[in-house]
Amino acid sequence: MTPKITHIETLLVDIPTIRPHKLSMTSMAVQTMVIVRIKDDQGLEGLGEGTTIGGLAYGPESPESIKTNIDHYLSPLLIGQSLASINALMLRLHTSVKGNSIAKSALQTALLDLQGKHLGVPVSTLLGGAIHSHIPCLWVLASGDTDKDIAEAKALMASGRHCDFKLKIGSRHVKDDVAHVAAIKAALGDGASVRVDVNQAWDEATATLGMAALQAAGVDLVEQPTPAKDIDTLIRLSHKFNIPILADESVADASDILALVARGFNGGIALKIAKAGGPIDALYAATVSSAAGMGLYGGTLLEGSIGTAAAIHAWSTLPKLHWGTEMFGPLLLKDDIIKQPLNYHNNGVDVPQQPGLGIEIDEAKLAEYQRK
Ligand code: MUC
Ligand code: MG
Repeated sequence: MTPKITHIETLLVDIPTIRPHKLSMTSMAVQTMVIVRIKDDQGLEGLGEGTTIGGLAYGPESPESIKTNIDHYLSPLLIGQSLASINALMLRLHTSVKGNSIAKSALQTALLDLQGKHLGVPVSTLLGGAIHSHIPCLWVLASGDTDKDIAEAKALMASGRHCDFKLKIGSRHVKDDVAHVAAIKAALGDGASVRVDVNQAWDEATATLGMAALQAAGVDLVEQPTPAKDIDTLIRLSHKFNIPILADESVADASDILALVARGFNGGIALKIAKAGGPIDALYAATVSSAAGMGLYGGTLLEGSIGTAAAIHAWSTLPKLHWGTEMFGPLLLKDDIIKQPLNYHNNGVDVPQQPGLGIEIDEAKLAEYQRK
């Protein structure tokens, strides 16, 4: 008998970060995750997560809207349905609910976890099969202080946990930001890849100045220097410099990527399960990007362990991640709500091998951090 979905619960979980995490649009001291628990009539449970950055500072879905929209609009479409086809269930959601890609990603993740547990296979197997058992993972330096960032990066390099770094810039004057990045690159040397994420903060003139200086400083990649919707500027900048551009906020799903490359973009693509609407959709986006010759990067919206594990399963099925991944979200948090943390080592993270996501909830920790 095919299992039927009987119950869907959503919980807001707030966990403090290990230090302030400063981006161009906000500074985070706590991360809020929407945890989804889907139960079926055979007694199994699937876990999912929908997470964003800084409430509504990053994008149009907030943790509270993700929870409300799952509870009121999306869950009722799934309750009572058979688990036989996740594609059919997602079509049901898309037919009645526009947008809400983070909420849909959380549900799709929970459905994949549940299906994997029933079939006794990891989510990566449901997605076509893992090619890699360990995927690269960088660390993001965003304390807002140059010396602290250098000390943090050197400690991580010495431990072997990370040797690639992304720096969050864009909130200060471009000259100050460039001086900050150049000092970090000089301190870390050739053994470290240093990239920056401007999170849309620059206009074209500022980006032209900033990218020339970052290129001279030895930075490897510039992520989303200009506003998401200003596609023409992003394309012009991608032709102007040898330093590659990574498109992030400008591209959510496969159709955005198709539109960007059709207009001549020449750079890399940051894939995120939350932007695409789930791991399955993020892999469609990867296929379109690869067909157009774009380099791939496994991105995050700073999910905790559940969302991060879902993305790791997806990225493990890709033959090549040209720019690696940034699946470090759980390490930014002071504590976790799962029993066995993901295993980070050697500039990367292991792909869980157990059925489903390979994650088990720590109920006491969940109760401690659940919003009351
Ligand atoms: C983003 O824009 O890439 C990823 C890492 C991080 O620190 O913030 C995110 C969002
Ligand atoms: Mg980004």
